[in-house]
Amino acid sequence: MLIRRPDDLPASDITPESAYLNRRTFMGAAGALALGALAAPAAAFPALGRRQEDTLTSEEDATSYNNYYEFGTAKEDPKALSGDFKARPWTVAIEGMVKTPRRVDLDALLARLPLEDRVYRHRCVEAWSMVIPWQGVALKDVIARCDPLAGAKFVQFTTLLDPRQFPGQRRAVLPWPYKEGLRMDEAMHPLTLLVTGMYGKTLPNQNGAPLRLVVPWKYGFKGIKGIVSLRFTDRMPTTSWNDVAPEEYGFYANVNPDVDHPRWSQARERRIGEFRRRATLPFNGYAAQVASLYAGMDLRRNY
Ligand SMILES: Nc1nc2c(c(=O)[nH]1)N[C@H]1C(S)=C(S)[C@@H](COP(=O)(O)O)O[C@H]1N2
Ligand SMILES: [Mo]
Repeated sequence: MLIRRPDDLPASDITPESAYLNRRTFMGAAGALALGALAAPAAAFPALGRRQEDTLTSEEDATSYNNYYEFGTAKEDPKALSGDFKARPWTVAIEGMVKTPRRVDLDALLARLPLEDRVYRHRCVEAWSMVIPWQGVALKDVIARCDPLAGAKFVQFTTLLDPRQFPGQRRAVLPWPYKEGLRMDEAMHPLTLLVTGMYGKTLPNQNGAPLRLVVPWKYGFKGIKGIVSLRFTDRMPTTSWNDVAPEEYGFYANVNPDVDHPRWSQARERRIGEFRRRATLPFNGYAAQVASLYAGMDLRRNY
């Protein structure tokens, strides 16, 4: 299928997966020699380095190296243990400050909303990153169908609680169910996506089927998977990671290369499939689109 060009990551900056795979094959064959010859001059003159391109991460990497603690904390657990996960039928609760709280079938909630293709950079707080072609609907279009009250200032999202299906939920790794939240203007931003597919296919279970959030300028943990409720509220909601590790990142969790994690630097990242680390960009490269949301906030404090 054709991966449509997103406004924010121009097609000229994306190398298709096929070219990327060819290059990997090439590197495998010529690897040691090419690296030995090229790495030294590039490292000696970093300022002369070309602006790094965004190469589409291989589908294999994006669907086998995952964080989804409900299935286990190892990167390979989600793919290995999610084969029997039941992503249909699926009900989403629309709760809190809305005109009519209700539970709605997922397909009914999404019916007739335009399905969009978006290629986004994806930056985990652990300092690895990918470039993923998602399919989904703009969260703002779903919110419009929820009829939130004027006083609603935040949306809280909750993952399914089901220890029979989620082996990880049988252990107190996190306070279950996983919760995340956005300020209403972040939720209404056109880049914010509710995702139902990737690489032109239905979303794999390990990537959060049938419904997950993608907020490309924030650390990956904001992108909650297996969503069963949207709750509108006038108070900043709690999130699982804020509850368990308040000293790490706060509610906002915007990608900021200048604010270190307590145990590592966020200045650089390992793009999965690449050899050399690359610089992390403020707001993960989406500053032009989203920095105005945070005007006047000290992002060093309110991170
Ligand atoms: N419910 C739930 N959602 C989650 C997580 C999780 O453990 N549980 N991990 C988060 C983290 S840390 C990241 S980096 C992304 C990973 O998404 P991916 O596996 O599709 O790359 O999912 C996020 N959403
Ligand atoms: Mo993450």
